[in-house]
Amino acid sequence: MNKTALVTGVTGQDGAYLSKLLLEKGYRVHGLLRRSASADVVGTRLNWFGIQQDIQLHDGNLTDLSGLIRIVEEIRADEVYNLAAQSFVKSSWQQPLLTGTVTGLGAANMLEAVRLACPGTRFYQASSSEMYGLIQEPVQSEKTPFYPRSPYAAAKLYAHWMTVNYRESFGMHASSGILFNHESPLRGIEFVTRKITDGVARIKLGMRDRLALGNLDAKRDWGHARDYVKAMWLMLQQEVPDDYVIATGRTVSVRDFCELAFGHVGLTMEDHVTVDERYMRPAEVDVLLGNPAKAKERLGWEAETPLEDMVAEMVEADLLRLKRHECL
Ligand code: NDP
Ligand code: GDR
Repeated sequence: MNKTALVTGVTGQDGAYLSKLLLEKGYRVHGLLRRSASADVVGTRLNWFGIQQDIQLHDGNLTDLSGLIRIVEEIRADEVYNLAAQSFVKSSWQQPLLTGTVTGLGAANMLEAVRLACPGTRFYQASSSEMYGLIQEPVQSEKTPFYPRSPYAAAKLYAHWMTVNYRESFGMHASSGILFNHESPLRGIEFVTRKITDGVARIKLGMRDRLALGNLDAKRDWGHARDYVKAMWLMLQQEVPDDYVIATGRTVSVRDFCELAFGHVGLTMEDHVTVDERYMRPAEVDVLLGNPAKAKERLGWEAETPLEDMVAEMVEADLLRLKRHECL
């Protein structure tokens, strides 16, 4: 019998990559769809892979517990992947309560729906390296203390501990992936990597001359979404649920990322990048660097895509999109 999975956040970057992976593995994939008046953009990321018609979509919202219970009861999935969130850190200072409601309480709603309606279902929570915030150890592992530095990170920390608590209190098969930043051509345009690769493509095509960014010195451990969704799936295949850091073990600055992206098309970032205060944050996470040793040892997981290859893939995808007048 084929397995069944329910993916919240199915229209996001990770939702698209994870759905593709699960379909390739023979799963029946269901997705939670937040209803929007702009229905024509719903399938953009899923259509990138040509898989929208293969996913059964259910209208629902992470803030609506009764709707979630109904959907979980109806599908009775083997695995639930909770990827939905207000995921943009910068916006979380402008919308702290919404972020808490969706990213924090929303995860609790999902856990509660599974506990009440189908407690045997395996549960994955999308935790985040942002929870480390003000860094307590130079390399972060599952044992590093957390110090969230944004409403987003505080909400994710609540969701993370609720997942641990549901595992320990109710014996649920609930695991948290503490994923470091991961990117792809399907990354939202507001995040710095995609903003850079889109900007580089526009400058290369003569559509624009400048790219305004915030803190160029921030450092991140950037991997590829395609690799990271494999780790999510592996976590739910383990007999015993647990929490895992998923990272590459290499950190580079926003400036370094820019240099790679501009360099890919034969341009120099100094000629085009300006620093704009508007993109600075009230509190910054200066540097993140993950230690994925536990994931390697227990899951057999390792990041496969070198940063340089990912940057090249993202710039090429943006060049192609702009030439074809596609929007994403
Ligand atoms: P995206 O921002 O691309 O996707 C977020 C998804 O959540 C979208 O499908 C969005 O729907 C959905 N969503 C938002 N609000 C609600 C709501 N109230 N009810 C139901 N669905 C909702 O995120 P990513 O794919 O990049 O990330 C996936 C998850 O992993 C997120 O939880 C993120 O916080 C977390 N994470 C991401 C990392 C990364 O580097 N990408 C690293 C660590 C954690 P819509 O399309 O309608 O907006
Ligand atoms: P982050 O990703 O906050 O790490 O959260 P983002 O790409 O937004 O920022 C990374 C770093 O780049 C700096 N920066 C800029 N950021 C943006 N967005 N725009 C700019 O112009 C800019 N200039 C510099 C930021 O200050 C920051 O230091 C992502 C999200 O996917 C979260 O959901 C996820 O949990 C974490 O990664 C891990």
